[in-house]
Amino acid sequence: MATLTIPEEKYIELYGPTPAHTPSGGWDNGEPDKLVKTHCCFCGVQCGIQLKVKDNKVTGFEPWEEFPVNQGKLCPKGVKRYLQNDHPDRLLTPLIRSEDGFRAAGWYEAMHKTAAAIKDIQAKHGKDAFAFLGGASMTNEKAYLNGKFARIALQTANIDYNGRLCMVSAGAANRMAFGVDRAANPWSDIPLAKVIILTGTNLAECFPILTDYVWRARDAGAKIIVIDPRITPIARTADLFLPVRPGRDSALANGILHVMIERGWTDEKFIAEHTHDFDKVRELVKRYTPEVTEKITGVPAASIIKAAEMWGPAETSMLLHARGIEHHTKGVENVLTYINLVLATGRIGKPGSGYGTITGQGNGQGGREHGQRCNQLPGGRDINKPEHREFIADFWGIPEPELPKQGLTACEIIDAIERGEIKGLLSISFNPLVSIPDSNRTRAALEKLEFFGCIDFFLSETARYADVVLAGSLQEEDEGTVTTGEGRCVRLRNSVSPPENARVDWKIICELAELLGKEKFFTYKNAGEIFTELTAASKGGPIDYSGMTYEKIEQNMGVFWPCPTPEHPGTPRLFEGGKFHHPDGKAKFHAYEYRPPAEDVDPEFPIFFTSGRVVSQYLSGTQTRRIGGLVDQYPEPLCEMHPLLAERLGIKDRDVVRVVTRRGDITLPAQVVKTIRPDTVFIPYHWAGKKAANQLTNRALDPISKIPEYKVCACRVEKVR
Ligand SMILES: Nc1nc2c(c(=O)[nH]1)N[C@H]1C(S)=C(S)[C@@H](COP(=O)(O)OP(=O)(O)OC[C@H]3O[C@@H](n4cnc5c(=O)[nH]c(N)nc54)[C@H](O)[C@@H]3O)O[C@H]1N2
Ligand SMILES: Nc1nc2c(c(=O)[nH]1)N[C@H]1C(S)=C(S)[C@@H](COP(=O)(O)OP(=O)(O)OC[C@H]3O[C@@H](n4cnc5c(=O)[nH]c(N)nc54)[C@H](O)[C@@H]3O)O[C@H]1N2
Ligand code: SF4
Ligand SMILES: [Mo]
Repeated sequence: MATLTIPEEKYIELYGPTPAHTPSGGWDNGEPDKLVKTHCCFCGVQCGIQLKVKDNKVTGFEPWEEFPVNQGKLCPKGVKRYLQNDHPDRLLTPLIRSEDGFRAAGWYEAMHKTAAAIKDIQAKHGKDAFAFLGGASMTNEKAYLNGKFARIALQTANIDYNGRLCMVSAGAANRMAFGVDRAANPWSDIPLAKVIILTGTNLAECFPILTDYVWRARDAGAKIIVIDPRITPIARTADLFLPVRPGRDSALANGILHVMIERGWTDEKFIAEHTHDFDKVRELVKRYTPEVTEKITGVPAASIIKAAEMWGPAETSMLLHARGIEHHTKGVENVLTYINLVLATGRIGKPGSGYGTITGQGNGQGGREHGQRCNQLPGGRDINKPEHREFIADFWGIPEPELPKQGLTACEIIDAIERGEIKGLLSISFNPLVSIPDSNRTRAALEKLEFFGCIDFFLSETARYADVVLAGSLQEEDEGTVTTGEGRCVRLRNSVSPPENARVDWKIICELAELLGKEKFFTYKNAGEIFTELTAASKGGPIDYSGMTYEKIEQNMGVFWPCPTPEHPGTPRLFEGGKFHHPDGKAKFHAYEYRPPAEDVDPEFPIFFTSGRVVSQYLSGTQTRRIGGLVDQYPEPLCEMHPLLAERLGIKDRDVVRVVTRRGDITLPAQVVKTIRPDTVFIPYHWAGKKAANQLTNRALDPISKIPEYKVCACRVEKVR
């Protein structure tokens, strides 16, 4: 076993005795009866909320009406979010695996055991044999810290994050088309649009507050087009609904563009002055006549023409999408073909005209900017670019060759554990056993690890496989910033300190760095110091926060990046005047031929399987499955299927059915609804174990973004009873 850097007496001097409560930092932990203006801990809308605090506990909430994005409104998850604080399942102290489960441990033992295992595995198998997985529910400060910790303290190439399951197809496509990865418009542009395309997003259930923006547009006369295999709640009020067959969006977008070109609804001046490669697209889409497109997509030719007629000549327009088009082995291609529809009209970079991917997790935007991805360094820099490596190595004060190279992505890390190449893992804010496809393989991989350390505030299903569980912090127990889905960096204020012997996440990471002998790189006294460092690290990079401070963010109710100087007001709308972020200032069209999903239907597995969300549950469910009111709303997964399919299989509503794919099966009640294509079934994925939708899904990855194909594979449905 490797020797440790800090003797116990020194540790107690530094961090206090364990397991007594350790104060969480240098800030005020709160008076009773205060209201703290902060943000919801769930989705990327990051609604403003005031948390009621009494005796270091969050006891309720008040609306925060001045915060412009939601003006006091909250969705069902937002109004219940306070109930996770002081939950009986809250981890109150570190846990160490024992013969019969877990035993409570002090920090000294848990941290030293973790550091020793890291040293031991790396000494035996090399630095890259120890991997780190982060997440995008955490603050910008922690995203930055995770990247720095992995590169300097672990010196591993293998760091990635759960946004790899979420935002990476959109991110890659946005960088390819526009040279930057951020929603192009603030959400306040949505109500100004005359036509809105919503594709692959169940907006009303997943971003409920944004529904209000779309309805304001509709009230002002806008036409709404929804593209989804399911008639989702927002689709019920749409002017046009295109029931696309799962995995066919690139063909559909090509087909709509075909009609637009034929009818002359392209902005040739904009195309010539501000873009490249339209000719390749014009040539390609000639083949995508409405009839050909109907055959591939299942969308009637007349509806394809109608969509082009609505979108083509519009005065102003917004195209918004989420994971429905991105969770594919051609996720990047799907996004790029839809971006073609925007660029062809020149309607971008103007009030009421533009485009955006709707970012999923609370800090899905900031979580993908500050260097916790395997291919990225702070400030959105590219780990493969020599000048970017030089800048960050200099900034951190290490020789450039010591900065690890690009490592594996999240699913590839699990694959490498399965192959026995990665032996140790530390994960924070990630529940891969529930969220990564093919969960039976994920479970086998976790069992193979020589050491697994997990930082969470609940014992997630993945944490149950850990050797050491470190009791981290809830959002309200820390402070910092997150960047919302529109690119607005907002301030999270500390409401309460972690209970009993739990600790603030970033302090756990810094302490581990210290035990690994790298304390001089991690001397932060509070989250604010990490923020100051991350803004400086971003200076001059593709994602520039260097003009931001906590005070400026608070005074302005958030600041949009880029914000490169203290005087700069921030940039709510990108690409004004047709200026894109590629070196020559132009945007790029991309010509992609439709190609089928990794697994398509066949006689043995004749039904499309797709997965996603319901309004009252969140992600892997660790948080929302513990909040009574939300559980009551949707207590267990149901298999949505159309009455025609149900009838063919002899199934009635609430009959128990078995859904089988090449990877696994799940038994659950059927929910017979007319709102889904008759060739497709849908199961929400928020549950674990035998109720996990990811027992079925296919871990096939997009070649560019490495996102898995959650949104389409082939299944068979059988009646059980
Ligand atoms: N209530 C709730 N809200 C959330 C979350 C949550 O877990 N619960 N999670 C947050 C996060 S991290 C994310 S990423 C977002 C996700 O937000 P969304 O992407 O809006 O949600 P999903 O349910 O994953 O999928 C969206 C839609 O894609 C459709 N779809 C499936 N296959 C296809 C296809 O091939 N083409 C098209 N066009 N559509 C298809 C599905 O029918 C579904 O209605 O939500 C965020 N908000
Ligand atoms: N079948 C299917 N699977 C999917 C998807 C799908 O549509 N279909 N969607 C994918 C998408 S878009 C996403 S984003 C992923 C999400 O998948 P995950 O990231 O695995 O899901 P989470 O529930 O966010 O897991 C995060 C864990 O972190 C903890 N946590 C949250 N905040 C903090 C924090 O601040 N500090 C610490 N220490 N812990 C924290 C929570 O308790 C939870 O246990 O799932 C993906 N999986
Ligand atoms: S819309 Fe998103 S951020 Fe707003 S209350 Fe609901 S879950 Fe929270
Ligand atoms: Mo996500």
